[in-house]
Amino acid sequence: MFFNLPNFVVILTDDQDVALAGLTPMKKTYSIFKKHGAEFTNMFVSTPLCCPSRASILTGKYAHNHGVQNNSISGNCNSINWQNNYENKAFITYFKRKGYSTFYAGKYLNQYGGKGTGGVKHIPVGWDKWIGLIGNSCYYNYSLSVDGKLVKHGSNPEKDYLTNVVVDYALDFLSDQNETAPFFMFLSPPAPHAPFLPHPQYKNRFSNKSAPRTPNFGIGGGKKKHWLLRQTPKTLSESEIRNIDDVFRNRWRTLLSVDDGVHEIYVKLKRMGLLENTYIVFTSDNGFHLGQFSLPWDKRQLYEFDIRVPLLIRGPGVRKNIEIKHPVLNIDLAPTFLELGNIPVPKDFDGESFAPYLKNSKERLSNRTSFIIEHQGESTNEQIPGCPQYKPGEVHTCEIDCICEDSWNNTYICIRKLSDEENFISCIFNDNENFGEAYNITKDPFQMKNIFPSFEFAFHHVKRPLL
Ligand SMILES: [Ca+2]
Repeated sequence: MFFNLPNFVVILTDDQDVALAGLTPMKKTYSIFKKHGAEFTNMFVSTPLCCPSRASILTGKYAHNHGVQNNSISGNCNSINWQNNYENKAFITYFKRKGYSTFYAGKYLNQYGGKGTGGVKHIPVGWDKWIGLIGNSCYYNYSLSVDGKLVKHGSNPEKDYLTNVVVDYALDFLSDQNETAPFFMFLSPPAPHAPFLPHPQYKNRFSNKSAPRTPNFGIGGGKKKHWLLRQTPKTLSESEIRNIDDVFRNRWRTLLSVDDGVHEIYVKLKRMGLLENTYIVFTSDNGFHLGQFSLPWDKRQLYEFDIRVPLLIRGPGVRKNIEIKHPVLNIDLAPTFLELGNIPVPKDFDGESFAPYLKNSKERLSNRTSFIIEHQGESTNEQIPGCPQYKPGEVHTCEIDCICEDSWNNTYICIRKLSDEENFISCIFNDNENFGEAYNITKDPFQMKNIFPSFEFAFHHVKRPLL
């Protein structure tokens, strides 16, 4: 009865950019997809932060519709409200009902496994085999919920390196598969997220590489950027740049273990004779910056480096060795998976399936030429030690030299237009300044010149898609 249903293997990395050459070190992965699959060159996340973006991937909804605002429980990250109203309708539940055998391993939502949200016993609806990382991405000294039971890991690279542990569980799951049911596997390795710890076998690679010196590298936001970017220094110090280069190299090194894992899974699928009936999807939950506008490293910004991510797909019927320019979003993944699995897409999904583009170059999707980018900024009520210029309640994530990566007023909604005619972003901030930013990305790809016309103009254009 399952003869015609395809299998799925989805690999979701954490914080992997494309704008700063994030895919470059993954030679094996790239070749697996490049010759036999599709690369989407305009893949965006609708919100550039882990938990909200992952919630969008799971539900096919924009953040303003699933309610996950940030990485905290109070911001609905793995909250009981999320579990009861959204997680229980995530795309995987439809696959489960169709008879799929399902598997999840790795980072889930940042607050997964904590007290007050069901702890390690909570297994999200729809997953048969569950290996959920407790908390946020890391590489050693973590705990997993393995089918609801706590399993602790230490710091032995041979046994505990999380990326390899995720892949080993996946290979074991694959060994158990037979043709009685199709399967859906979701792998979520921690790389290249902080704390950027490579496996020892790769610790000396790329020692001559540096973070890309894009035209906006090491240049403060200046007067025409929003409040948070006006606080960044005019230039970065030598030690800050040294740190940024170290982070860049270590991110690439962590990705080599993902590259090995993707290759191992590919080889196993091939040996099992499953390759021709399996969709393999590779993507990330948000982009990243490294020194752009003098922000040391993080995400959460509206700029291209944070909102663009990789998307590679191969599988039955997918055209080979092609680049697809049509803009696609994290919210499109869930409906696309469903359509590829011959499952009707629920009407309340915000995203739309891009499956037709995978198979037929002539078929047009909807006339989507614009979409939303949104973020709810965070601040801490604590005084940041050593940073008296900031009051409690203003900023968040100030790791280096009092340069902060988020603030309460880094709260924005943008309309990103991308078509043959337009390549533009316009954003309004929920702050006390009626601030806005707008960029013509064709003329100004590094977003140096804010051409925001007026709050009234932008409000009309940005708010309209929400109505
Ligand atoms: Ca992330």
